[in-house]
Amino acid sequence: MKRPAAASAGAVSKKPASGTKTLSFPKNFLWGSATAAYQIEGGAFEGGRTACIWDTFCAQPGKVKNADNGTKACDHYHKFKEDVKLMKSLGLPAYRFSISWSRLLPTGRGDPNPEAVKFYNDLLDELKKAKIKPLATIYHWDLPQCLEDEYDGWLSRKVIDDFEHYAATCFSCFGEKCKDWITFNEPWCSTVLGYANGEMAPGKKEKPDTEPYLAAHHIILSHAKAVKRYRDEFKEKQGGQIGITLNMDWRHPLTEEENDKAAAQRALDWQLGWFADPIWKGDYPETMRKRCGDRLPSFTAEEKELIKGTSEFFGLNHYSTAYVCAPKGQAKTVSMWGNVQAGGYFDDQEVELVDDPRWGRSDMDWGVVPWGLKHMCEYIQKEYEPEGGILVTENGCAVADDDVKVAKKDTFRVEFLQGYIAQMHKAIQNGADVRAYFAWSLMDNFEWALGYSKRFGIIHIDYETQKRTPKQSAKMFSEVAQKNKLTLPTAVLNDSDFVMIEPGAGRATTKDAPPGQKE
Ligand code: PNW
Repeated sequence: MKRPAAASAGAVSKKPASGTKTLSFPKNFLWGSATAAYQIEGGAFEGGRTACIWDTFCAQPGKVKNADNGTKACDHYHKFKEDVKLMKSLGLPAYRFSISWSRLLPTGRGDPNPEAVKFYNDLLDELKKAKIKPLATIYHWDLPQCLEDEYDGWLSRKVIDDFEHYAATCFSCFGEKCKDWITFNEPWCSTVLGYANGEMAPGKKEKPDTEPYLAAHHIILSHAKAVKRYRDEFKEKQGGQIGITLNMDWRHPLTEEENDKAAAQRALDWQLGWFADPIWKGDYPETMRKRCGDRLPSFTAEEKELIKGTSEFFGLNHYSTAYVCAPKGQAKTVSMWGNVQAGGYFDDQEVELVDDPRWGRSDMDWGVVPWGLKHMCEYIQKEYEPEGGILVTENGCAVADDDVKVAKKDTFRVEFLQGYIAQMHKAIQNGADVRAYFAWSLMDNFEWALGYSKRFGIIHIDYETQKRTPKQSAKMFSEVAQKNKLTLPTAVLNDSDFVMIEPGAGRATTKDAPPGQKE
């Protein structure tokens, strides 16, 4: 089935509008771009770095598109100075990057590798010279392979002490220069894609009924121990803050019927609440505890105390939205990469996802639904009231802009960012305490199992020559960051509000597209 070509990132508005609108952001709102070590650094076996689970995963036939891997990536390991210069020339005030565990601690534990200490300190020094505020993610999916070999990584409780030691090493080596710490990036991806559908390292899918829950349990405990360590030994002296980043696409009930509303809530519980509830409220969501029984590990009273209150801000990565209904019979969900997934974790949730056929679609085939970000921020505000506010630590889209000429006019991404930023602005006006927005990503990079086939950057990378070229979206975003204001076409603003499926309008499906727009 062919999808209608999207003329713009947002969906079609009823009344074409002319002119522009300007939206101002709160004083001190933080703008920046984000990356992750495995996706950009390269230098995979240089400077003392040892293998991580992604090196191993990439080497297995059929796991990654075109058998790509992160061995060279954007060669940021050698080109970081040029990359910081580019950020500076774009006037981007902040930069979120991640530290490679197997670079800093090549045996997974013990003393830090001096070459890695130098590399990240050099990067932090460059950022300081450029007056760019650094935010460091401690774990963005690249567990040292030796720990996977030794005790099955996140499946073992042993990982908790090793992660705590790794995090403490980061604080002591870099905490004078970096004041903002994110313990984990998207633990949902590490656990569900790593242990339930096997699309990500370590690529396990044999026990989707228990292993994702076990891995998540150890990640939450690792996070809490690392935060305690930061607070006990570093926070006061270094004057920084620490928290976690979770990924959640908005889940909207397809109808006002109770069973659809409950299904939408389950979808939020099984992804966001799974991690956010223990951290903000002290335990897993009740829906999960009831349905999973013993398959969901439980926290002792002491552990609950340790975990609660361990995120000083709410890091949110957000990309898309879906309607949710209660499935009739066993629901088959489709993974982000289009694979049908069922069993264990996927059955436990009992949700069916429905997209509106009139949504624009990115090159990942993810629906472009700017208003979802507004709902998402408002939900987090209401549910968790994060003390240090919400930081949107990733948002962006893939565009098929391999050709640098196309990249220089990436209108689709420009409109995507405008629409999402406009809806984030609405959330702020409605009382959501959103304090930062990071575009994913600073540059095109290794998009995990999809290799180099998907481009998320606001800077284009020519992988043959490693030439960097800012896209039109980089220029647009740079202007937003510098003025702390978004000026966008009224038509794009109107489109960002587009809502098709009216609550209560019945069980709409993808076949309900209006005439002329059917697939
Ligand atoms: C995030 N999903 O991954 C990661 O933090 C980035 O490293 C990645 O490049 C970026 O988003 C784009 O994919 C996600 O299934 C992986 O909804 C999966 C999902 C969302 C984000």
